[in-house]
Amino acid sequence: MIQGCENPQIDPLPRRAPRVSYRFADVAGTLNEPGTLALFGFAAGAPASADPRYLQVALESFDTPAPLELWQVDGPVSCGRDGALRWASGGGWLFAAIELDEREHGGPDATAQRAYEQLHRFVAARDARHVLRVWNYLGAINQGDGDAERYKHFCDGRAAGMGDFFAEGFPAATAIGHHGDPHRLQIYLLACDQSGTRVENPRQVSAWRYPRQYGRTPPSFARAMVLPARDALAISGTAAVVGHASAHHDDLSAQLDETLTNLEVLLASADMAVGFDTHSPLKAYVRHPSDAPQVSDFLQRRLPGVPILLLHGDICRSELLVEVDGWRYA
Ligand code: 3EB
Repeated sequence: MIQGCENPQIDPLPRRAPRVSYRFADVAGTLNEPGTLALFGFAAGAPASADPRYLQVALESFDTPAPLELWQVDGPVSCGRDGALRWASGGGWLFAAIELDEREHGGPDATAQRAYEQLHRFVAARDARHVLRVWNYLGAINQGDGDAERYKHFCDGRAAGMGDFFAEGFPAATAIGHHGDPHRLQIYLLACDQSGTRVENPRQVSAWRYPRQYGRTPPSFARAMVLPARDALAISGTAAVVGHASAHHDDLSAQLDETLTNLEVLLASADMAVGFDTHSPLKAYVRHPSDAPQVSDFLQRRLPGVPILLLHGDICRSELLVEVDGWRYA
């Protein structure tokens, strides 16, 4: 072998983060734009499309009409279906989504297990196998008392189904209760061919270390994920949890303040500048529709100009009234 002729090992350029935005536009036209990796409509009023990149999220928006959520990447996008799963990939990124009916799989635990097994099998065979962010929407999330609560069963099934899916660390995630068909489990994810950097919140116990009182199987998510080029932070569902405890039971205004403090501390832990901005979209999940105006007023006052989608969703602890997730671009 001739010395010195090997290809030098050059690190690949980091992948630019997908651009996530809310838009009032038509589904077909937006799907036709170059670089559309995924497109989301919200609940019953959302338009339909058979395109695998389009997902009708089972959460109602408090804004009517609701905007679409658009994910755009660099480069051409291909897409398809694989059993119950649909996917799109382009520019090093992968979107994958699965929707299962619990009646066909036997309860929230078995259904979550199936869903995670199928996502794992599919993603593990792709170049983009680093899962950075996952969204989980299930029906009647707080139904059942104590260990019998459906969210706890979901956590069991998720852990059973993931196997070594997240061996390199848990992704950032959201788990919210929807008010659509109670048997419908929706899970979608964003993966990349490069890994991200996990971020925890120093004010909060890491979710996978929650004590037994919150369930047999602790939730498996990171508080946030810095994307490979360090150009964006994917923020997990963030609520008024301090340490491991829910703060300010049933006090909306205090929970909103605490949630914002958690978000600010999370940005600091990710070495990001303080505050949100007009191109960093957030979602607020609100348990009681009658609270939506107060949540909206608070967020407009404290985060002026930030795009916020207000959705009707139940937080996985019944004493929590509001949760926020989203994106912060650097
Ligand atoms: C919390 O801080 C709120 O089970 O994937 C937030 C984000 C929460 C994700 C999940 C749960 C999950 O514990 C709950």
